[in-house]
Amino acid sequence: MTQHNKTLGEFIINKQSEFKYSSGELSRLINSIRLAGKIVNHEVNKAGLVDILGTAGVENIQGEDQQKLDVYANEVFINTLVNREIVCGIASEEEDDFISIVGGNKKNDNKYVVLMDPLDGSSNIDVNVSVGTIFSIYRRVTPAGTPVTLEDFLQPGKQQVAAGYIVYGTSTMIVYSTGHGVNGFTLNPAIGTYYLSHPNMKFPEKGNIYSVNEGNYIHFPKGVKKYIKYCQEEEGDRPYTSRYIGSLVSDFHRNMIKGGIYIYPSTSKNPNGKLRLLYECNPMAFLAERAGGKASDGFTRILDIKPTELHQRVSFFCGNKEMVEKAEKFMRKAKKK
Ligand code: P6P
Repeated sequence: MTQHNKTLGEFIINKQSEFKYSSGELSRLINSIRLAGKIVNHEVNKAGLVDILGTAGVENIQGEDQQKLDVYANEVFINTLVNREIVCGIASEEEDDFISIVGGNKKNDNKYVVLMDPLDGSSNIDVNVSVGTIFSIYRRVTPAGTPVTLEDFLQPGKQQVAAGYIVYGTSTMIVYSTGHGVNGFTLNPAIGTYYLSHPNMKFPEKGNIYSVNEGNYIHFPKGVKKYIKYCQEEEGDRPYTSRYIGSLVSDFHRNMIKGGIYIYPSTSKNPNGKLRLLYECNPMAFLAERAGGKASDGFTRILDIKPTELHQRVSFFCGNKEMVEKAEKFMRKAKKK
């Protein structure tokens, strides 16, 4: 009998025993994300063929033009999660406020909330560059059966029970962790099944890729400028290679496989950085740490930051532990001056 790679469904069932809360609720939640990812993938892959490109004519809270696929992906994930009644609340980059799925005549004792960036990197859609979905899962902290509150969403990243991303690239992959290692599954679009293709993903010991938008160089903090110059010096395994796709999920995914650091620091344009703590940095930091890497704002561990707002931004340094620690050293040195 030919041995095939484990499917995502088989993997979830086998790993069920690892979930602290083995009610199966988290499994059903991951399964619903799996389904929504397939639906979005179908549209992303044919974006060039149908009139779904271009902006939907509305702006999101970020003040960015909402690409039609942004709006579509947001609706697909929300509808899939709501229809399966497996969460009590949802927060999204595309929604000004969180969505409570409790109350009214339907009893909802579900214990998980999901925060997501339904289609990150959407500015790349029109130029056929890969984009991604990022998700973060917490247990609610307010009483079951009551409407969720902002408190359920403003939890530090170290409280996450699971996090992951879907990258719609040359192939579509879902990469996630429930706290026990990071595993990657590749979609076979012909049959709509994800197969375990990247078991137990880890950052390589060494990395030599740095990912930063050097177009913002003059606006960077001094420590970042010093670190970039360090990467470019001829010494040992340097100069490093610069790779920047402009899609966090893709840059992170490549750096986790090949070894590298992603930096989006504060700039004069974005004094708190550009990336969102709750549904971009926390989930990626959760994965990075479980893959042997590190994530900080240049000084503080991302997962320790106590959020104060749903859409708050942070500076983000994430990747190989050794590379992040080197960058943090330049940041601390520059701060002392
Ligand atoms: P810039 C995409 O909009 C995003 O949030 C990340 O996916 C990406 O890494 C970053 O912003 C790109 O930002 O300013 O370099 O275009």
